[in-house]
Amino acid sequence: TNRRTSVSAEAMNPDSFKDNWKPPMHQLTHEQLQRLNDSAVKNFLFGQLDKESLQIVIFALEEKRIPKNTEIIKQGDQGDYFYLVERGAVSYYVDGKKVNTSADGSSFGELALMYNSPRAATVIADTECILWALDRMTFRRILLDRTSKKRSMYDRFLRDVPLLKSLSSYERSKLADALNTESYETDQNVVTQGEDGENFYFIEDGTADVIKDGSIVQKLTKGHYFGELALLYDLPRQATVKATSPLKVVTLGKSGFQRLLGPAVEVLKLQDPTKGDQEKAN
Ligand code: PCG
Repeated sequence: TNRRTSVSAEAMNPDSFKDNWKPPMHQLTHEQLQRLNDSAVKNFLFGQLDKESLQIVIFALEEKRIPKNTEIIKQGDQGDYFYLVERGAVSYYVDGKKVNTSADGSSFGELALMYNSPRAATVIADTECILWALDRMTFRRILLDRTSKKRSMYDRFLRDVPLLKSLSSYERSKLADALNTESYETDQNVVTQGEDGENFYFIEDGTADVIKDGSIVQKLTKGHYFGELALLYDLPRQATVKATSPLKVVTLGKSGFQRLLGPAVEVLKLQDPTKGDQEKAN
């Protein structure tokens, strides 16, 4: 099939279609809606969109079943769709060289839609895939702003986190997509020893104490992280982390942690969980 689409007026003036733009409305079956709700793409959709935007995006999605070895995107083509991976594995190639792989819960094809640039990579299905495709206009209208803002907001911070040194700049962008910021007041607990853990945290600003069985075992500051033990080893929180000044933390949920911190997770596992030491931020 010919994936090239014509360059529309919207490329030159992204707002020109706003007033009479109508998102596609597909008939999704109850079973499809259920699957979206249960699957790995759930975090992408439900984690970042308000109710109204979520409705628009969900009904604009089109399910695509892709056989193994299909070329889904060809480097150099014009961008037509953004894709969410419900199930399956894909590989990314730049100039014929494999640069990345991703699987359930990941997404791809956003760059050409964000920057009106040719496809930066070729994407091939390594297994049979269930994908959800979102058209270019709905992507630009609903997701462009928040994606660009998040990427630029977190990029500077992520570049300075020692734990993330091994990530490429593209991997940092994908990580930024999955992050959120939370604020805590002095003396508030961010995590509490013995409770179940759902998030991993980086300190963006402020200081905190790690308290185990009532004693302070570590002092944390900007660029330090915590909360990994519960996610790595499926344990209850092994310590309490309490803000000792107004604290801003960047959070990453469990599924994003497993999907996006692959190389960093190896580093985390090498560290002795009982000591809790980590690289100093600066
Ligand atoms: P796009 O629209 O350029 O189409 C190809 C997609 O491959 C690209 O968007 C990204 O979503 C995805 N991709 C995955 N890994 C990489 C990478 O390392 N570099 C680039 N440029 N794109 C990647």
